[in-house]
Amino acid sequence: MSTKNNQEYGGDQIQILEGLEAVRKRPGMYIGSTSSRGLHHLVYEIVDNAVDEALAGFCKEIEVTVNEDNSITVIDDGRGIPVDINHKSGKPAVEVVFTILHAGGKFGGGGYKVSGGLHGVGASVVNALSNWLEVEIYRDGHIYKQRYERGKVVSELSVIGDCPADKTGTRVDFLPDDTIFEETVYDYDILKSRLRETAFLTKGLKITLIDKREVDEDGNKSERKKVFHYEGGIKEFVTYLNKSKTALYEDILYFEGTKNNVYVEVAFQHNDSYTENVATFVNNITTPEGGTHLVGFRNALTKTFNDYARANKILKDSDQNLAGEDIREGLTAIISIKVEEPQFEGQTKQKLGNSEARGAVEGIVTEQLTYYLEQNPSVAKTICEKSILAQRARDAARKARDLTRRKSALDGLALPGKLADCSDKDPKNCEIFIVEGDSAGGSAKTARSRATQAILPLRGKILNVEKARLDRILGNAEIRAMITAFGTGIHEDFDIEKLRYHKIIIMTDADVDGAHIATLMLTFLYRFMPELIKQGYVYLAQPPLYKLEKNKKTWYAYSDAELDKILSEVGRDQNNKIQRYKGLGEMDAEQLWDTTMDPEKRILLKVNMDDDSESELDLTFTTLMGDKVEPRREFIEENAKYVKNLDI
Ligand code: 28G
Repeated sequence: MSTKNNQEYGGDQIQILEGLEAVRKRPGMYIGSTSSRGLHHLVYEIVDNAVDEALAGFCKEIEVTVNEDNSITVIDDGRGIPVDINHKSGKPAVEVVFTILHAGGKFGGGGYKVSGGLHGVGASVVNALSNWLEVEIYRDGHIYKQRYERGKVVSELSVIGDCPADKTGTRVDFLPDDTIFEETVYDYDILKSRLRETAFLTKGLKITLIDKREVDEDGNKSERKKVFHYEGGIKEFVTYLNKSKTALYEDILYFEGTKNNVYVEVAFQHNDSYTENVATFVNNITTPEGGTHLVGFRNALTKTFNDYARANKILKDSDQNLAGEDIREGLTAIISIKVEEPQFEGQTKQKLGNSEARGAVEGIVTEQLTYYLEQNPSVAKTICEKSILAQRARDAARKARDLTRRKSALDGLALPGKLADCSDKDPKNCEIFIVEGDSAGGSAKTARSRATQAILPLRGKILNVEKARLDRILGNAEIRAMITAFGTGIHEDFDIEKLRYHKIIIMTDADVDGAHIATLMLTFLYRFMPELIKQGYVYLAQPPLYKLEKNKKTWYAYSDAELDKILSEVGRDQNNKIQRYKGLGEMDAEQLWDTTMDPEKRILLKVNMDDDSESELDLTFTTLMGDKVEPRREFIEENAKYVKNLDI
């Protein structure tokens, strides 16, 4: 802290310092965490202020740059943060924005941050948690600048030059404080998907992401750049989410309006899959647990389609109603609303509580959807017919499920015959290997440590759950074996307390087919037991690619690079014996134990899932699993280069 500044502080300023000092002391209260997540949060806080300026109608473009030193630059072309003296504090408004902690932290009790109207909230938090931060403002033909270090003013706001009178905007540069954050390296892909989402939610706004850290194969600097700009807003969001699927009709249905002081936007389209993919937002903030806006949307959908189906004799009076879940089969939807004072509820504050939002969404969707269906009878018929099919399938599935339940009631746990279970009954100590193929399954059964390791061999490729309805999925023997072995049940029956193993380890060949089988398996887990992934119980085994023998010693290599490294250590001699494993089946039990199963030596990859971006994760799965080949290839090509760990 500079002594000079310190002497100048009056009473107000000391209070301000205490405010920002509180942020540095308990950063988690203000940005959730100091992990990679919190680090990225800093960018969103600054960008949100620029987005507010866009929502106010004054900003058309935002540019976000990750610089070589992992500092961040955000530039907008809004009005520029005001620089005039704020009479209460005697300081320039911009200084107030960056040094005074505004009402309530996002994660603390009391007030919650509202994007869409409340400029500047969060800027002081970012400032407090940055090594340094500089703000530059273009306004009235001048360029103003101020610098802060760890939240404290180090230079007064001053004019550093002139600009054309019609150029306006704000630029913020900051370097996150490495004494606060455990992780200080920005992840391009995380920023990319969040900024893409923000652009979808703010139609017309152009957001550019630039990464200056990239170095190409020859070690030369090569910038990565991506522009997100959607005139269609959430309509284009739905198109994007359905990109790898087959839509049931061409239109994206889009409804918009204001009611009860709530601005509502809804877009949706059905595809031929069987899963519902609805993402909801309030003031551009995702609400993964839904809430009143989602309830309003569902009510409107159920009521409107039932009314339509009955009025048009698609449903006879004697028929049952269409159930909401049947109408939502294969539905991709975005619900985005703006309210003045959002109330977030639930343990994680991710559920909207405002009651006026339910009526607003329900009213606007009912009214506009009714009109749409009257105007577009063929779309209406397609959706109604799909719902009726879904209903029949659901009845069949219920019967199949009742059957599995009754079975398990009859013969105790009814564990699958192919399962070689472990003897320890404490789930904390137990792990289950899901093994590709009966022959590898056999080796694994011999190799395992019987007390704590269970083996479940699966035959061939497992069913792609993206392409089948529930009745067929539950009829599949491999899938049923997994469900009964894990013990948790699925969907609404899921109970984590009943999990029989705290490590579920997917063990497949180290080749393309093996990777595909692992993906199918993960897709199943993600759709039926997402909590297993979210709570970190799912792992991928890493079998070696090569075995090298020399002078009666053995090395295993898990990648080409590793083989290369071992070879350069032991020497590249003629008599080196190198075996390339084509599959797990080529290893005997002892080798399998040594390389892949022994808890003391093996490598496991933990499968992660960030619940911030569930709609994104969904895309990852459907792109890889869906019917369309082209987007799948694109996806793999685009991402293969950047895969660092197994965060999916
Ligand atoms: C580039 C990175 C992040 C921003 C504005 C524009 C205004 C503003 C921001 O006002 C509201 C706070 C307390 C008085 C508003 C400009 C009205 C007229 C603005 C940003 C003003 C703050 N002219 N652009 N804040 N109050 N962009 N980009 O942060 O005192 S923040």
